[in-house]
Amino acid sequence: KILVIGACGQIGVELTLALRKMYGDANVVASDLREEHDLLKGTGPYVSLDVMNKEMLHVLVIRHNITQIYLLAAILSATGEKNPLLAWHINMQSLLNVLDIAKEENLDKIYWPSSIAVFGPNSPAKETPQHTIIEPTTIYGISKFAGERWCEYYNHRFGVDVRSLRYPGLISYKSAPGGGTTDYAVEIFHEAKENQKYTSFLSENTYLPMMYMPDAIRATIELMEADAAKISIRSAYNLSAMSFSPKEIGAEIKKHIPSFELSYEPDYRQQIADGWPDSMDDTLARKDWGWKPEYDLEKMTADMLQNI
Ligand code: VAH
Repeated sequence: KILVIGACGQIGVELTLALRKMYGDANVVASDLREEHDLLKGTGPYVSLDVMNKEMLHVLVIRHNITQIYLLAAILSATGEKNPLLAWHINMQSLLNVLDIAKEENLDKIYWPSSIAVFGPNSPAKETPQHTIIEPTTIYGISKFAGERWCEYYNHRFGVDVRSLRYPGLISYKSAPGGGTTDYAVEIFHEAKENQKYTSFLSENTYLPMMYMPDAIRATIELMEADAAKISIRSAYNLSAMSFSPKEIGAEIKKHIPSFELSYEPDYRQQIADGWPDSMDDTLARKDWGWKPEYDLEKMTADMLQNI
């Protein structure tokens, strides 16, 4: 059975629904600190869980016969900068709790997301390689980089089959983003639809790697379904679909809403974005387990505006 931790978050809601479709509703236990997300209600078992309580997590794993865990609970980049020590504590202890229980209970597989946020201003910004200088400048990025090291350690030291992806900024309409620097790319759609205008907190030419949620969910499941022998990266795979700037996504939205007006008021998140890659090299994900994105900016924009 699968346990999804952080099932009410931006990724968690859609991942839980996709896993239930694949493996059967009763075989995917959704959990979160918060109360059940409306889209999850009636679709399968839901439990309240604080992943920081290792004993509680351990009891839940045994009681529900859990064999796989997807750990999506985390404090994201922008929120993390407001309380660095709390973000470090939550992002690291939650992962260590899951990895150690996976080892103790010999769980089949673990999924834990990393992020482009592990890269910093000294990493090559264009087509950032899988292996390169990694000097994260946000506490979120530091926790994701440290987490990657722990995943690789538990894999080669204890044989835990933990897998991970360095997600780009993720865009979706089913559940709200959780306090990230890339959240402008979600807000812009809602504001365009409701008010025909949006003020971006990132400057017009801030290029960032981005991905539509359906691609991110499919990548996650394809990685987890891949034969373990094909997995050559046990830290976290670079994963890529597209890159765009606020100016470019604004122009794409304008094709659908001609009256849309975009303005810019960069805030503290600009500095975070400036340290991140413009684009990622995901050759290894494509070679090892056949990764291929399906959504580009044009296709995503049409789908987002249709569904919001
Ligand atoms: C954030 N959406 O902005 C997350 C993600 C690449 C960005 O890690 O923090």
